Amino acid sequence: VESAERRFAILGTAGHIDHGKTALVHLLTGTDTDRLKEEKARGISIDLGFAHLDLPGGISCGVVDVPGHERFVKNMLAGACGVDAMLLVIAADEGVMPQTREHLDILDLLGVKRGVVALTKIDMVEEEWLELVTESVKEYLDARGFGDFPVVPVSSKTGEGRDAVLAALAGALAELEERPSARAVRLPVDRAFVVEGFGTVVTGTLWQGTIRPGDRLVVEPGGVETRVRNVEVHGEHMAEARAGQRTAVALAGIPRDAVPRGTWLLGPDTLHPASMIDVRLRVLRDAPKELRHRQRVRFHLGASEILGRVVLLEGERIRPGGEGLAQIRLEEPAVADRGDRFVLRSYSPARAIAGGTVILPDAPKRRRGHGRALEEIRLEESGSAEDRFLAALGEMPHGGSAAEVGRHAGLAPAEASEAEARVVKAGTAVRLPDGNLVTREQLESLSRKAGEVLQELQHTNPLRWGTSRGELKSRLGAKLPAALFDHLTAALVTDGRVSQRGDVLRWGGEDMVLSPELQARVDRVARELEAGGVTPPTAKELQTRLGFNVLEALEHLTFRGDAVKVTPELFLSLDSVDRIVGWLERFFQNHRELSMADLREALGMSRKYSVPVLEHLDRQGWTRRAGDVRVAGRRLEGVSRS
Ligand SMILES: Nc1nc2c(ncn2[C@@H]2O[C@H](COP(=O)(O)OP(=O)(O)OP(=O)(O)O)[C@@H](O)[C@H]2O)c(=O)[nH]1
Ligand SMILES: [Mg+2]
Repeated sequence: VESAERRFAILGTAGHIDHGKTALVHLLTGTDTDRLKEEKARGISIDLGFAHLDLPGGISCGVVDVPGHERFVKNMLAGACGVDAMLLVIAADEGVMPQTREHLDILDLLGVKRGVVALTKIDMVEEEWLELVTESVKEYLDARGFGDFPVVPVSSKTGEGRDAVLAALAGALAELEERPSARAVRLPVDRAFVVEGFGTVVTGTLWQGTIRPGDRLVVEPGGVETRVRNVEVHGEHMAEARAGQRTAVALAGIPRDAVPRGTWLLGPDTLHPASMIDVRLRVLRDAPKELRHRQRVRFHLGASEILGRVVLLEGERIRPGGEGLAQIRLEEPAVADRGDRFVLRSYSPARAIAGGTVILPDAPKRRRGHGRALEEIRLEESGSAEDRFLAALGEMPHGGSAAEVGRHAGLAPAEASEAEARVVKAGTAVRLPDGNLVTREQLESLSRKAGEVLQELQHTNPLRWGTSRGELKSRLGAKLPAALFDHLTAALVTDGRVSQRGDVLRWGGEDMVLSPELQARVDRVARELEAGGVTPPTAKELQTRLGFNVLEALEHLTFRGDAVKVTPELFLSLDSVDRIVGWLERFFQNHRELSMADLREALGMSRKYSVPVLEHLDRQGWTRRAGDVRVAGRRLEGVSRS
């Protein structure tokens, strides 16, 4: 049984350059997180550093130490996304500085609500100064909405205040909610390296899910499949890593280049990369400028940074402190999920200016000033899983599988199948035999369109009984899936709007009433066919003889079942076909084989008739070709003498 209270957490440092983040992490954990040669040489942090901290009360912490330098905010962001709490470090001798503000802004945008402020380097300042600086720091925190963070004085040089910092951190991390270990794996990769004997190893905070050796995972973007060879948490081999733990995963059969920082390790078939993301944006109160429509930005999510533009959907600009709905159009796809927090930095100079929440991770292209798009996004933002499921399904012109719909709606697979069951039960969507879904509304609009097509064709071809299924399907769109088309036509026939004969569909009832003029033409053609017996005039001959469009009349007779189309040029009356079949029946009672000559002699047919007629009889199953001759076909089997 999972206890509600989590026993592990991720802590991220924050603060201006040189304020003592790395020194404090060293004091607390014994680990020097500046591991790069260049970091040692320059005395500053450049990239993320990692350490492990056991807090009083038993919480096991992964610590992410970030660089303070203005130029490395990009790296700070890669570590900050996904922390449970911040350790904001402010040097007592300097107080609040630009990256103190920027880092706090970023963590605020990312929704980090827990934290401790360490006032470092107290060994370097006088008591009076310390009081002053403590006051001004508290004022600043209050103004920024973080007034409840404890401010703890500490010296990493003397060690004074160490226990107070640990106690404050334990307090800040108490009663942390469980992260969803039961959901599909999601891990933003912040580091990838090769370990002799293990191959490629990636690290990151496991946002959700559980990773065990042997699991199959996918790297996105890229879609590369891989298998987990080995799992480590805080340097120890584990049978599993759980959501919320800093995790190192050894991956089988994958080069390091395939999993750079910014990629994601995902459960198979869960999230997919997409370039258009609907979001709610919030612009920082002390952003230097307003956010403009189509402004170029850096989009930070997880450990990734992607360039893109902001399409504002509710106005030309968002002023500092304001918010609004927008679409982010990225130059390369991102792997986002509904509800994810992200940060935007201006393109140049690169500075955190805004952030927000993902509403729809894989959105259609939105246009400005489109009321409907806004409505849809608002529904996505607030609607129930069912509403969102239906809205996403409605966006897919030919429907789709529950998994696809769920993905577009930003629902987890379990949520999607639950929503599917509900909408099918409610009748607002229909499940087709191939498993795909369509909304009732889509089905109705397709029915209307099918009706229009059928009526229009009947109107322009008054002698045709109806329209072939193939023609209707191609008129409705070549891409219409067969299962959807079959369901649609079956429903139309069942509710009586359409009649069906063989492969032909007719709008309305079976009976067709012809105008007297057309009826007269049809009768003339029928008489000519009957009079011609088994060697009637061809269509061309009839046309010359009668002087009107005889093909329409011939088709009409065929649809009615009074004539049979042998070739597009040759039609026989039904009586004539019956006569031929009757003759065949009698013939095969006494013969095994039928030659062309037999037919010619018995029925007086020239080659012009016997060849196409025999081919027609083959197709219909009355005869079957056997070398140069015919034998009884499947429909006459049992008639023939053995
Ligand atoms: N006297 C004194 N010096 C300190 C204290 N904390 C840090 N320092 C010194 O301040 C300098 C910078 O400390 P770091 O811990 O590297 O600062 P940082 O915040 O990690 O810097 P970046 O990672 O580059 O942003 C180092 O020379 C430390 O030895 C402290 O509490 N007292
Ligand atoms: Mg540092």
